[in-house]
Amino acid sequence: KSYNVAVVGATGMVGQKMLQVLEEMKFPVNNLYPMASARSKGKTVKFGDKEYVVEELCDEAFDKDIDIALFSAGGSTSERFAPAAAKRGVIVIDNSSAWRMDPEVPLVVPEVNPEDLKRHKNIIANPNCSTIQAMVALKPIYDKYGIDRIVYSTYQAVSGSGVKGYKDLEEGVKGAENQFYPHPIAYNCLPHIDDFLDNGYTKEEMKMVNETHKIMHDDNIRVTATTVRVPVYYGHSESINVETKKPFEIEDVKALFKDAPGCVLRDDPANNVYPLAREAEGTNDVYIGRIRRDFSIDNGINFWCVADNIRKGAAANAVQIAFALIEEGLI
Ligand code: A2P
Ligand code: 11C
Repeated sequence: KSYNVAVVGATGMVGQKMLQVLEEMKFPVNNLYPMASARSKGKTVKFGDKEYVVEELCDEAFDKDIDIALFSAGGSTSERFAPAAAKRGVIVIDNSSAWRMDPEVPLVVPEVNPEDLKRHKNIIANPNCSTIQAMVALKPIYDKYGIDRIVYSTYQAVSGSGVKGYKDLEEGVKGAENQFYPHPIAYNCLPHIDDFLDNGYTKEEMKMVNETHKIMHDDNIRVTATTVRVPVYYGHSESINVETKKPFEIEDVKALFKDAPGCVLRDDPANNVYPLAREAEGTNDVYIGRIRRDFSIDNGINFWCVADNIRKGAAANAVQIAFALIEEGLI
């Protein structure tokens, strides 16, 4: 069986990657409907060996026989148009933050909580990029040892901000002034991703806290985060400190990652082997290494975790959700 698929935001950075990943993973696409804003009317996008004309997003666009719509056109677009699509029987997989914390909407990383898909009401949310990779890495630890507390420190690529962030780095290294970030990103680190909230954290930091609770179904995990933008084009890196409930042998933790779905172990420091953004770029895996005991507490683990933020952090996870719907017989 094959499916009619809409990609909303098909001209954007993530939308383009969604098209590429659908093709790479051989998703069974029957008809493809790329959609974007009025600005893109008449433009074409490539899928397989064909060019497709982009249509303007509107409610009526979903009157067609569409099975799945992958949305990546920003939060306000999803808020406005996802319900219109869902009402018409389209299953929306939304990459924005608009629906993630809605109790009616499953927030899914297929390696971690595919069972949540069963209660979908035609809108499914794709988590934030920095959360997705952390969940893939932490799930096997959670299942075997339990988790009391997590400290996230992130080193996030400029592509997470879309084309504007990418350009700020590209032009910045040539000496241009920052146009998008509040400070130069070239040769710099900015401890500031998304807006600041009244509690002193950024929205990105609170997304990591709240989404971890929702995906793990466990509000008792104590979670804190510091998120930092670094001058890297693709690939978010994260230092993750985790305190488990049960004791562990560090060699067993390493072995756990070796077999965990979606994880690639890169942990041979004697030979300078550890996860790198430049290795993760262009792949759909989560790389894990620098695994070591945190000697400052009883049951602590430190590790380094890297993934391509546009792929596993966005487009690939969304397409994997679509595959999971087929596997679970939910579409
Ligand atoms: P467009 O190219 O027509 O502006 P990025 O995050 O890389 O900037 O991409 C955002 C994507 O979301 C683009 O495909 C963009 O289309 C699309 N988009 C933005 N606003 C809207 C909107 N109001 N309606 C439909 N698509 C939108
Ligand atoms: C970043 N995590 O790297 C952001 C981008 O909620 O989907 C994704 C924002 C989101 O800047």
